[in-house]
Order: sequence, then structure tokens, then C-alpha cells
Amino acid sequence: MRKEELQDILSEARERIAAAASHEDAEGIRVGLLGKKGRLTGALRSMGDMEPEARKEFGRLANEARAEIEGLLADKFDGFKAAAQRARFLAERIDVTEPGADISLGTRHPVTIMIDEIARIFMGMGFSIAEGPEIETVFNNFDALNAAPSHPSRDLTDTFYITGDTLLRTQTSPVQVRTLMSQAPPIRVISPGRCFRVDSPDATHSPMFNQVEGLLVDEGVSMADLKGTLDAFAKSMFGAEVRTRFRPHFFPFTEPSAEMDMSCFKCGGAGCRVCKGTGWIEVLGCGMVHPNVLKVGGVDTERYTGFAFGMGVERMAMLKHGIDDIRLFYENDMRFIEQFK
Ligand code: 2NM
Repeated sequence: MRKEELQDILSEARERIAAAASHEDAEGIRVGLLGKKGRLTGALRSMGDMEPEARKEFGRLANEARAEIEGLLADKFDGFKAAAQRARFLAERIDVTEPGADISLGTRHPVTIMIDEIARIFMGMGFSIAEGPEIETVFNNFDALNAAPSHPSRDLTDTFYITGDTLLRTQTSPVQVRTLMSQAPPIRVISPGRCFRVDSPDATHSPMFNQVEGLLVDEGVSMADLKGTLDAFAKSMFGAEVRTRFRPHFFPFTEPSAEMDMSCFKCGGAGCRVCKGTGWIEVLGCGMVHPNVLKVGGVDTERYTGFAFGMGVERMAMLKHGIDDIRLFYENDMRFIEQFK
């Protein structure tokens, strides 16, 4: 090979390397010149046949050409690498000053809000909160509460039984039973929670609903304490102007038993749509705890007496907010649910 050919290879290499637009282009040029079958590699190989003097000079020129080409290619590769990195950084760039996505805050469920409000009122009167399992024993749910073996609430058509001796609690009083069995008087607890009864849903019935029940046991507790406590609750919940009255009733677990009404907070007692013209609204059930119930808890009934009460949480919320259908609480229509903040 002649020197002129070497010159041609070199000047063509300079042009092509300068024009290379990508890493792949440049790599193709490198292989074509410096690879095993490359043109410059071929030129160096052809020196074997030359005269020593010519070979010396050709070898020097060929090595210079190779060093220049390698240098040009290295610069080119560095440039492509830097450009690729710059492109990646640009693609990954985030604007940390951009406002964040709107995170919408949830709201408490109206039943939860009502439980909290009831609990706050009774906690203000020295009650603490007791909770228990939704799956209960037949003993805690019925026997311990003085319900006769033939009591209608025990019926399969009214109670969700799980086994012969376990069920979904039909009220939260089994929590009071647990409290009586595990604590000594004085006792002041309320038990909010879910209850279950076999019921076809309608405007006032739901097979799952919530109750808050209360229990107070101490020395010298009378019906007057019951009336004072529950009257204070009604005034705190519905307004200082409401009056209460107590009508005789029957529950197996209390004796005597009563239902508490309050004067209609809407019409003041004159009679309106809310109180169905009577001037009174039924609020809760209550009574003096039956000695048989206290005895199950090991309470000395010569020394201690107690009162208890129970109310429906959904019913309270319906009264307070003028809601006419209990099913609204469980259909999860957000337009309804979100109104109670
Ligand atoms: C009510 C009405 C009257 C009640 C009784 C007890 C217990 F366990 F102490 F005996 N807890 N809750 C009770 C009394 C519940 O709900 C309408």
C-alpha cells in the first residue's frame, strides 16, 4: 500500500467521523477502520512486504493515523455519551415548585359522629367506654341478661345464630355483662357498637345497626339518679329546653323498666310532623338493673344497685338531622355521607 492511500483513508476517516450522527454510526466507522478486517488494520498488515526503509516511514504514518482516528472517535463517543445523559436528565426533571395533587380528606360517617357525640356527653358525667366482641355467647347475650329460655328475642327468626351457643349480639348489653363479671363496683360504662337482628330493611329497620348502652352500679343508686342522668343527656344532645318523661315498660334485664320520651325539639310539645302530633318523641329504654343480672356479675345486691339504658345510634342521628330512612346510612351514597362534618 502506498502513502497516498493511507492519506486517503485518513482524510476520509476525518470527514466520516465528523459527520457521524450517533454512537452506532461512530462504532460502524471504528469497525470499518480499526476492526480485524478494517482498512487501517489491512494497511498495517500489508507492511510486511515492504522494504525496510519504506516500512519504517509507512509504519510511523500508519501509527500516527491510527492514533488520530482513535482520538477523534473517543471525542465523538464522549460527546454522544454526554448528550444521552443530558437527554435523560431532561426527561427525568421534575418541577419541585409545581403544586401537589389535591388530596381529598374523607369525612367521619354520620353514625361515628353520633357515637362520638353521645360518648362525649357521658364521658363528661364520669362514664368510660367499654367495648366487646360482635360475636357473643348465648349466655352473655341472653341468659346473663335474665331473658327467659322462652323469650321471643331468642327465636331463630330474630337472632343470627352462628352455632348453638354463639351468635351475633342483638344488643351491646353483653359488654355490660362482661364489665360486671370483670370489675367491682363502682361501675360507670357506656358500650357503643354494632348489633344484629334478623330484620328486613325498611325505613326504620336494618339487620345491622348501632347502639349505645350504659351501666352505672354503686351504693345507693336510685331511679332518681337514672332520671337525672338521662334528662341531662337529652338536654345536652337536643337542647336545654327539652323536657323528659318516663313511661313504664318491660325489659327482662331491668326492674322497674321505662322508656324515656322528650318533648319535641321541633314544636316544643305543641304537636308537629316530627312528633306525629303527640308533642313527645321516644328516645331510649332504661331501668334499674335486675338483681339476677347483678348476681351473674358477682355483685352484692344487698349493698349495690344500678341503672342501665340503651339507645339506637341511627335513631338518634335520624332525630337530630331529620333523616326519615335508616337505609341511607348503609347505602354509601357519598352525597349523603359527606354532609355530616
Ligand atoms: C336497654 C334498656 C334498658 C341494659 C341493661 C344492661 C345490663 F347489662 F346492665 F343489664 N345493659 N343495658 C338496658 C336496659 C338496655 O336498651 C333499650
